[in-house]
Amino acid sequence: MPGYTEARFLTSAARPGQFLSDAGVEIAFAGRSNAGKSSAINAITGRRQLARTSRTPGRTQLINFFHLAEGRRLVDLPGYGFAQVPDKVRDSWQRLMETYFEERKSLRGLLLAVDSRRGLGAMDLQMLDWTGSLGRPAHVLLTKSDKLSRSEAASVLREATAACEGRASVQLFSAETGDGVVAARAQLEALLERG
Ligand SMILES: Nc1nc2c(ncn2[C@@H]2O[C@H](COP(=O)(O)OP(=O)(O)OP(=O)(O)O)[C@@H](O)[C@H]2O)c(=O)[nH]1
Ligand SMILES: [Mg+2]
Repeated sequence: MPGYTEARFLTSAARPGQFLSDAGVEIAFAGRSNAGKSSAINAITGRRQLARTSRTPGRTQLINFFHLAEGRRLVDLPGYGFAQVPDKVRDSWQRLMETYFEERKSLRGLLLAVDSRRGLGAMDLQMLDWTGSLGRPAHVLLTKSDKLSRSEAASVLREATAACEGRASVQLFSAETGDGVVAARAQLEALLERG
């Protein structure tokens, strides 16, 4: 499966002053910590080691920018919903994310990673409502689908599609088996092409 052969890491930002210049177009990957954002980036680009993955939730506290192709980027956002973070870290996360979503002109849309075994939670729905209200469309990846049986996967997809009605499109996805990778690339391309 060919991917994005030019894909490469560009830079990390711990605060808005470190964001890359706001030119071109980019798509951000968001979701709970440990939902599989970084693994999804690697599977979609076809570059196994591009984004750092980790068993320890809440590892990515920075906004990571990746070059995808000329004028196009992917952005790996820090995960939310990780309980064991000090208030100070959570506040700085919130400020960083608010500034990013509210000010980033090159942001075309969102890929939201949701662990298929958990389904959509309140924070995921909040995220979809928030970015939707800022005019950014979203597509949900129900990740780690390899951990579900066929019938479980079908029912998770049905429930998530209903929960996302009017907010986002939804699909099953596995970075492990490649399930849904081609469909996710098509969604990514469609979001990048948008205005
Ligand atoms: N079985 C299976 N495991 C997966 C899949 N995708 C991710 N994982 C595992 O889930 C864990 C978290 O994956 P990451 O991609 O690091 O998740 P993340 O959302 O980037 O996590 P943070 O950056 O910490 O918020 C790792 O142990 C991955 O190996 C998948 O499709 N199938
Ligand atoms: Mg990550």
